[in-house]
Amino acid sequence: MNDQDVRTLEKLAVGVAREAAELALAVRDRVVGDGSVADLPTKSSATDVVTAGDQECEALIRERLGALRPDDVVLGEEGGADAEPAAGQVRWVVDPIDGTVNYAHGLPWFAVSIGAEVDGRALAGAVVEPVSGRVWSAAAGHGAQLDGRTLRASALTRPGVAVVATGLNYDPDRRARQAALVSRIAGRIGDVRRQGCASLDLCSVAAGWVDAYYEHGLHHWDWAAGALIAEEAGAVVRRPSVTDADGLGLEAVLAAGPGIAAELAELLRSLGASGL
Ligand code: LIP
Repeated sequence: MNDQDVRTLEKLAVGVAREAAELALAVRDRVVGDGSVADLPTKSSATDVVTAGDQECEALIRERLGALRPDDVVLGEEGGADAEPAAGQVRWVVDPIDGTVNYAHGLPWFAVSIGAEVDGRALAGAVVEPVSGRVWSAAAGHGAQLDGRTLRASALTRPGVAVVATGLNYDPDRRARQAALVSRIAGRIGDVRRQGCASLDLCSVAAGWVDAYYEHGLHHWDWAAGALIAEEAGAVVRRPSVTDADGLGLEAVLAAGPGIAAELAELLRSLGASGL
């Protein structure tokens, strides 16, 4: 795929993500309405809620991608994989609303995330924030942008003062293990952030708003676009290399400024992060 093609995919991802972001806001009043998330349907656990926003946004994204790119395939959080990609075939990896718990509770930190890959290699990505309107995007080899401005990851070289974002899984036992790791690492870094949206955590690394991000147990759609945005902004990015049947990453996603990435990865391993 040539350079022009990846830029075209980036622009298409941005356009479709923007449209879905508008729909997410329009639906949200119906979702958040009485503020009670207790009645929302759930998936993998009692906290893994799914909303009409997730479902309607993914339906819109699939419809638009099907019309614009009929020869491609889609993997989405709500609809799963419509087919396994053939060699050389573009696969779109979609999280219609990343940060669903934030969305359902009325918090503003959630995003539409759309990534494009071929043969497992990230080509383009777009992450759009419905509330702020911020547009994050990248095309492989062409850098990463926030609202058109070039992004650069953190240049920090001292993990001991790093602001590190992380996340907690929907499975309560895994969540407890992850929280125990946070308590072990908190005194060894500068500060911790738990923002509840993996794609925006990765974009925050790209912008240098946080110096690093790690999380275990994410799905492919959580990190597909954000990992490329962080990587194109100069961060060192490690994607899960081993996934089990349902695509749940058995390893952590790690994205960090180049000056602290190796030391932070070693610190995480020494504190028992591997395979958490
Ligand atoms: C969420 C991620 C978040 C993670 C949550 C959940 P969702 O994705 O963005 O980082 O901590 O457990 O996976 O479910 O809102 O698309």
